[in-house]
Amino acid sequence: MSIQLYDLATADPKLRFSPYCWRIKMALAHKGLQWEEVPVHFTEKDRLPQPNVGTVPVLVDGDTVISDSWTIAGYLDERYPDKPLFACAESKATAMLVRFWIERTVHPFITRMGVVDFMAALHEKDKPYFRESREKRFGMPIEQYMNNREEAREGFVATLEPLRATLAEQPYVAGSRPAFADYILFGILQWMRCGSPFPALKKDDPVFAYRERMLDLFDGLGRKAAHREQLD
Ligand SMILES: N[C@@H](CCC(=O)N[C@@H](CS)C(=O)NCC(=O)O)C(=O)O
Repeated sequence: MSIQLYDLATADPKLRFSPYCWRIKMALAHKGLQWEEVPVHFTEKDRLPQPNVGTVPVLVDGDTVISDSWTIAGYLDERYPDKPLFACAESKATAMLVRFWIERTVHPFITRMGVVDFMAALHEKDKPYFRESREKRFGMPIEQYMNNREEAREGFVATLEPLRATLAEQPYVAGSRPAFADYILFGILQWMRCGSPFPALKKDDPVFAYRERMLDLFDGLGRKAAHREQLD
């Protein structure tokens, strides 16, 4: 039975930049599973399967419908125990820290570097919803939130310092091989790379080399994706 992944659609049918969906595409590839993508626009939430929580990714595996990328990762390890995304309960617990570091600390820098570009890439019908929901969240116009992307990049580069120190010791966050903690991190790197032409990483940054390694995984799954980043 085939697996379906509900993914975030943009105006360009090939361009997909949702960081949470990228986590799951990498996780499915890690497991060696095949999947079919169902792109859904922000304003088409009624197309999501029940129980509909209003966000993507949603994974449909036969009769099972699972939302939320963290829950999906846990499901995949239970249902398909080969090639685990979390080697043990302790590594899952540690990946939780990576998740919240990314979501709470790193994610806002990405938004401050790229949110106007992310909106520009959306279908016209999604733009008013995106603007309104994000401006409510930021408490200001998105243009103002992104008004100093150079400064946001400095903050982004600085906040990655513990990652650089880790990568000096081991090739992946999870150790010698990539696992879900890496797919969480890759999700935000790919979000920026696919969603904005602004170069977030300099080529001499070890995080750039890490991203290159991640882009090459699974026969270049990430690298083959349509993207917008232009390197300076
Ligand atoms: N905690 C959720 C977050 C998912 C999420 O926020 N997805 C975004 C797309 S990147 C979404 O569907 N947003 C819907 C909206 O903002 O209306 C997860 O890990 O899957």
